[in-house]
Amino acid sequence: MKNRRNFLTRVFALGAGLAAFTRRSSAEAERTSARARPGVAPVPVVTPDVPDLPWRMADGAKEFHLIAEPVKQELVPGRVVDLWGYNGSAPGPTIQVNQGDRVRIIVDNHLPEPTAMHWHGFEVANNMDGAPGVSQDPIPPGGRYVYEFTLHQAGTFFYHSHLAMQEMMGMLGAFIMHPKEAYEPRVDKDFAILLQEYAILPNNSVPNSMNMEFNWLTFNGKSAPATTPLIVRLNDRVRVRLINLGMDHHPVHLHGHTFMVTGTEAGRQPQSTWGPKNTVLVGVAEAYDIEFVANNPGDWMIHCHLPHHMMNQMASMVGPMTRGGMGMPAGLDMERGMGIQKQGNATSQENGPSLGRGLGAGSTSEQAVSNGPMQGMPGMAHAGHGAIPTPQVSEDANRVPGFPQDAFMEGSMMAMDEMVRKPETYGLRPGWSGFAQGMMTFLRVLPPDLYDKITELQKQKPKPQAMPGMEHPHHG
Ligand SMILES: [Cu+2]
Repeated sequence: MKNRRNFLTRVFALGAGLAAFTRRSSAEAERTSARARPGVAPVPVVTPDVPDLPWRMADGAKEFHLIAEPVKQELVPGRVVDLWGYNGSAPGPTIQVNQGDRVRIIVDNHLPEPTAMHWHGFEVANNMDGAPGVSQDPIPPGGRYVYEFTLHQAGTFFYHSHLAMQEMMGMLGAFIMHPKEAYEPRVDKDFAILLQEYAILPNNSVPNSMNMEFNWLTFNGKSAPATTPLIVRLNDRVRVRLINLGMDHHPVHLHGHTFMVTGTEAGRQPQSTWGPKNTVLVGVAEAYDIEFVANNPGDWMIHCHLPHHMMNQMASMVGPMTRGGMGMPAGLDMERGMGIQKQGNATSQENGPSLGRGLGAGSTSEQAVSNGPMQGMPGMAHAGHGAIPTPQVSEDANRVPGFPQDAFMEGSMMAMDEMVRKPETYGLRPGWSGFAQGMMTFLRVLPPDLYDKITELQKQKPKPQAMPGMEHPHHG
């Protein structure tokens, strides 16, 4: 709960009550702010797996410091990729301010090429809009641009590089503008989830930002099962802010509950427009706030409902690759992997499986290969489990047209519960992680004892390292 603590520390930092405040639990502070004190600040937003950006007061403004830079990021255990982001994170750290704040954001460019920061939907002066070549000169490598504005809006906003391919490398972040007083009905928990997608070819660590077939789909920079579940108390009122900036639209679905869409990327919607839903299509460059009472106990999936967005690292020809004696080479050198073809197009027979998910001719050659006995695939046996587990399939499986579908891609033999264990996964059903991939996390609606147990485990969690570039010691 570092995010929440940082936020509250900032809120109280300039007051005399800091020492007293830090002795109270953040959960207690949150309950107090949400329920007992009318007309006070809303609860802070928690962005699972993404830090909050600290600030300091300087010359009458809340001053933030964002550093655009290359980032090494682990999407799931063992899959470290080269993204571009801010302050060591993609998506970048979440910025939280209050309506009416004077805000200054220093943007340093540590990338090898120019960039510019756009404040999506902000009603600010034109020279603060961050449109490169139009409202400002691009920020050169090693350069800096200082953005400053007074914010009169409230809602779920975001920031992003306005260089299109840089967006597809990860360069965006949430920008929450809290209203002066919490909206009614007030929420007990408030979460943000940023939706992103990458096309990362076999044997590559760098996303192909030109590819339109995505094989890594993330919530807050993690693919399930590495996403951190949302932990709530039974009967909490919950807000989740869904932010999408990529190439695809994502129908995000919540199990077991009915929610209302209460806001968009432009702010709060009037209550008269709310209607019941359990899936919201979050289009590109949109944000939706959903709210509901978590009145149904249990562990509930929340996920993008596009089937391919519930998978990790899809590649064509997986079937043949799993068959003994019929292995397929996959992955090319970087030049061809990035789309510079020496022969054929990306989905032609020559390149078929090497360039990721295949279509057309690539699929045809996959169909031509008959299924043989399953030999097991390297990497499917997970640490500590010993022998390669066998999926449950019927004896005549290979005679059934269409087999296999999920038999070797989902299931308890894919589980990595231990590798992704954290306080928020405590008490999940054993083997759960074999069924969680892509844009997926859980809403865990917990009875008081289990909620308190997880809160206790969170307090024991070692404090994450300070973000690079955060030089202010009192925010460290
Ligand atoms: Cu999706």
